[in-house]
Amino acid sequence: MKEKLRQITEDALRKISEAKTLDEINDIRVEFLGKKGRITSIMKELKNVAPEDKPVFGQLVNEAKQTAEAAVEKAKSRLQNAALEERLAQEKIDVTLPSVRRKLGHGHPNQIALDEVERIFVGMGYEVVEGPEIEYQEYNFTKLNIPEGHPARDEQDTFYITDDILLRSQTSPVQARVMERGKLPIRMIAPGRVFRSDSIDATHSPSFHQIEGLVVDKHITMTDLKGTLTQFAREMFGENTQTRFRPHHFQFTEPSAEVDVSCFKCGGKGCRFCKGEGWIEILGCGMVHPHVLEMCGIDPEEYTGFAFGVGLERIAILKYEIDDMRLLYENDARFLKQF
Ligand code: 2U9
Repeated sequence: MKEKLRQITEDALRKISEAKTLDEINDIRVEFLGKKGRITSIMKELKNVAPEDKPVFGQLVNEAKQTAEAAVEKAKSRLQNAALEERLAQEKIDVTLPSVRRKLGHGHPNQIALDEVERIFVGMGYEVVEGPEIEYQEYNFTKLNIPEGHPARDEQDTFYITDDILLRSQTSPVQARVMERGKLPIRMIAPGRVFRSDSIDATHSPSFHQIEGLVVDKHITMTDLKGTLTQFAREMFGENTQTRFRPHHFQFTEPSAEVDVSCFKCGGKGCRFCKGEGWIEILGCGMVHPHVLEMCGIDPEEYTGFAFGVGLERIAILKYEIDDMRLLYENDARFLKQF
C-alpha cells in the first residue's frame, strides 16, 4: 500500500513538473487531488490496512496530499510568471517610434458662418437666445399675426405632432417668448434649426437654419433697422458693401423690407455670381407689427421694435460660394474641410 502511495506521488510530481500550461496543471490537480482523485481515493483503502498501521498510513496519505498540493501551487506560480514575462516582452513600447498623427476635425461652413454672425451682433450688444424646436402653433403662428386659417400658414407648412404642437417653421417663437417675459429693452438674436414641409433641391431642405433678430425699446425707428443691418452687411461681406431695402410683406412686421447687398464679387457691376443683377438678396426685415407687440404683452404706444431674419445656409452658400445646399448636409469631409 505504501509502495502504491509512493508510486502515485511520484507520478503526480513528474506530471506537475512536465506541465506546460495552467490548464494542464488544473487537469493534474483534478486527477490526483480532486474528489475522485488518485490520492484522495487511496484513503478508501484504509479498511484493508492492519489496525496498528492505520495512523501511520493516514499520515502518509496526508503528507502525499500536501506534497502534491505544494507542487501544484509552485508550478502555477512558475507558469503565471512565465506568462507575465512573455506578455511584458510582447507589449514592450518603443518610445522612439514616430507618433500616429491625429486627424483634426473641421468646423462646418454653417457653424463658421453662424460664429461670424454671432460675433457681429454680440459686438453690437445683442444677446444670443435659443428656444425649443418643438413648439405650440400659438407661438409659431398666432402670436406672430398668422391666425388659424390664414394662407400664410400654408406657405410655412411644417410637420405637426398634434393639432397644437409642431416643429417650428421659424425661430420667431423664441422672440415671442422673450417679449412675453416682459424684460425690456430687448436686443437679441435667435439662431436655430427650423422645419418646413419642402422637398430637397439645390436651394431647399425640410430642415434648415435661421438667425432672427429682434430689438424692442422706446423710440426705435426704421433708421435703427437700416443702420444696424447695413453695419451687419459690411462686417459680413466687406466694408465696401452697399445695401438696398426693397418694400416687401411679412405678417409679423409693418412696414417690411427685403435687403440686398451689392455683389461682393463684382462690386455691383453685374457678373455670373449675381446673375448680372449687381445685387444679392440676403435677408428680410421690418418694424415689429403693433399687434404682435400687443399679443406678446408689450404696449405698442410706448415701445417699438424692429426684426429681421436670415437663412444661415443662404449666408454660408454666398460667403463660401457653394453652388448646392445639399453639400452642406452630406458630411463629406473632403468638402467640409475646404472652408
Ligand atoms: C417677432 C416679430 C418679428 C422676424 C423676421 C424675416 C423678416 C424674414 C426669412 C428670411 C429667410 C426667413 O430664413 S428665411 O426663410 N425671414 O424675412 N423674419 S422679419 O420677424 C419677427 C420675429 C419675431 C416676435
